[in-house]
Amino acid sequence: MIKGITLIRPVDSPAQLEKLVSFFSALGFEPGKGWDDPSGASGRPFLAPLGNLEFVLGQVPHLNAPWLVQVTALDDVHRLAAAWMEKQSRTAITAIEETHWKSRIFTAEPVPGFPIAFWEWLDPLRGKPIALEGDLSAAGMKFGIVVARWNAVITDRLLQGALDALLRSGAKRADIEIVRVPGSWEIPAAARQLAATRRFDAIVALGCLIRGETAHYEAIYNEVARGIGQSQQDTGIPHSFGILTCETLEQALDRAGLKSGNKGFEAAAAAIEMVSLSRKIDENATAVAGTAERSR
Ligand code: DLZ
Repeated sequence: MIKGITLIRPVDSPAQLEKLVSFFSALGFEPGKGWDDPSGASGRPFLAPLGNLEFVLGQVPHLNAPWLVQVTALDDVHRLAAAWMEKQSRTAITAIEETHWKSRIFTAEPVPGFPIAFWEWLDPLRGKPIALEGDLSAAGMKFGIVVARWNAVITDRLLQGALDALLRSGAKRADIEIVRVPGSWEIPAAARQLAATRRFDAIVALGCLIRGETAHYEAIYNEVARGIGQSQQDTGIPHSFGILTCETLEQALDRAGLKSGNKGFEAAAAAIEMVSLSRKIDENATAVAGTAERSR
């Protein structure tokens, strides 16, 4: 399945790379997980919620720049870009102008040879994403993981999966705190205590209940699910649910990385997405309030 699009643009020097990273960061782009390989090559990705490749026959939307970045507050982006350019003593930024396709646009060239066009629809409701969605960059996020020791042969794999998801998505190891509890029953209390410290953006709960081996399976499961949900509601901090509920050990192994994915990985990815989504909901609310204020 198609998942995303990456446009790669080689740069000539570390100074150029640093300038471009600085410019994109100043505009609020979300950094992805960068990489540096032993050959000396490095990559610094920036993420956008939506992307597409477009082939155009006839009049192209904009000739001045190969990259078009769609934004929702063009005047603010122009102000930020102009301020960055001025600091760098660069003048290669155009005024905002109307296009032939019912939008407004400007071009900035933060580094010579790297012109980038920023645009928005004249009608702010046109082209709006249908839904707000979180993305999967965990850079700068802090996580608490609560993992049950009961069925450790499974929960250790869930923990590996969760760490894999967080680190691969850009979280730093120092920003992940792992707490071990005796069994799944103890997860909600520890999750709640971690969340209450407000040191974490999200909590990931990992455990494994096996029906065939667990007396009062339903009672334990219900209470664990209820407790984690309640901690999430009461603290307002996303808690993801990485508790396997299986009939047999074999089934649990399959869902801990053997055949059917890794529930720990999935829970960590859900936690990242919810932190990102929660930030976007807040940003959107601020933007909507700003638009309402301006149109008054
Ligand atoms: C007691 C128990 C049982 C029978 N089964 C499980 C299980 O399958 N998975 C799990 O995470 N924990 C189990 N436990 C332990 C309880 O969760 C709890 O740690 C103990 O009852 C002590 O409070």
